[in-house]
Amino acid sequence: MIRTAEVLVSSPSRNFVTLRITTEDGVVGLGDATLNGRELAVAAYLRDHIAPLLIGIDAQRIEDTWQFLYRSAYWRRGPVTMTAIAAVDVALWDIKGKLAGMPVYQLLGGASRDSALVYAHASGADLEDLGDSIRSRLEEGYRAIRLQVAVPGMGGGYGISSARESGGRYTYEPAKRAGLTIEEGWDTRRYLAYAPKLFEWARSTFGDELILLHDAHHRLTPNEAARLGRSLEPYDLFWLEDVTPVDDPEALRLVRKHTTTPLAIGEVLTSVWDFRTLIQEQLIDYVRASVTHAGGITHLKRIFELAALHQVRSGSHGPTDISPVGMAAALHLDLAIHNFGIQEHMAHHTATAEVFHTSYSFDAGAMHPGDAPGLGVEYDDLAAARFPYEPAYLPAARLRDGTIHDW
Ligand code: CS2
Ligand code: MG
Repeated sequence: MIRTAEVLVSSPSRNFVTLRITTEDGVVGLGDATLNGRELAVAAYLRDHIAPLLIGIDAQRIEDTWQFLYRSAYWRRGPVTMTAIAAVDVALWDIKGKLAGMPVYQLLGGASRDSALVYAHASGADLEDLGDSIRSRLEEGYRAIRLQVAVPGMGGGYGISSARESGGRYTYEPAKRAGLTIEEGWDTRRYLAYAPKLFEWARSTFGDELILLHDAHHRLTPNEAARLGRSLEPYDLFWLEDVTPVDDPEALRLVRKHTTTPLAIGEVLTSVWDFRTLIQEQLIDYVRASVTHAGGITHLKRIFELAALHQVRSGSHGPTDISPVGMAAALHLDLAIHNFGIQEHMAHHTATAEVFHTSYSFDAGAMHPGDAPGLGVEYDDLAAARFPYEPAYLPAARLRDGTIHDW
């Protein structure tokens, strides 16, 4: 039986919301409830509306609790609701693993592979800077890298962190600690002209073996996306991500007709119903959703199983705004499912590791969730107290004439 459900908000280099469920017998489960830039909305949803419903219920009933929270809310889907439900679901899987004395991946059917291939981020203010960033990732052992670079004449672009600007670190963190949204510029024409040059340079500098990915971050129309996909075909991308805004899944029909560059979509989608058209019509190659935002292990597994029927593979979202609890949950699922594709890995800041003690490991470009019972993550309250919440927002993009654009 569940005795307490606590909502923990901390900010060890960035904001995280964590749900901690404790049973009458003192077994503790953790769930990630972090929704970047809207953290406190999920914290309130959990604290004010979900936590009181959990007290006294059987912590072993994961599927029933998921269905109860989803159906009894009446108001369905959406990132706030699905992140809150995910946190409960993941905490209950953690508890079940601890009760069974097994890592969560064993409860999900056991390992389907030795470890999960991950990709890192490399970015730069120009190609020289990007080259240094790629070399540092290769030295760390990564075999798959997402490339983003500032577009000349545009004053930046999506996903750029320059070592020169950030004091030697190539870590890209989109949420800016500020009370207001920061605005960036965007110019689609310049971007479309530059992207093939970037990948031509990358292939000629780093060879054919390296696995390359790229994120267009929702900024293109279907026709622009089709042109980009076609122009990148010679460079053998593992995937091209989020080419169009996700509000309109049918837009991918046009993109698909014109390019064979593999497409990955869905880090802002939250349910199997959001993915249905994309998967059933085979409009995408990779499902980009996360355990944290798409209803937890229970629901993301459902999405991946639908995807498996249509030869679509997984590519779980794993930026720094997925906490180490969410990352651990993703890795357990990655190891267990059959249609695994790749896992994103943006290494967390050292301050984050002071609060979240993890059991997962990285070796030669792949990760393993570890064999500790449950998820294998512990939350350090004393360390967390040193890092109180600070408002932080994702940026917005504006075109040269001042029009607000998709970010
Ligand atoms: C990105 C993310 O990881 C990715 O592919 O699209 O950095 C995304 O911008 C953030 O997770 C938003 O919270
Ligand atoms: Mg992305």
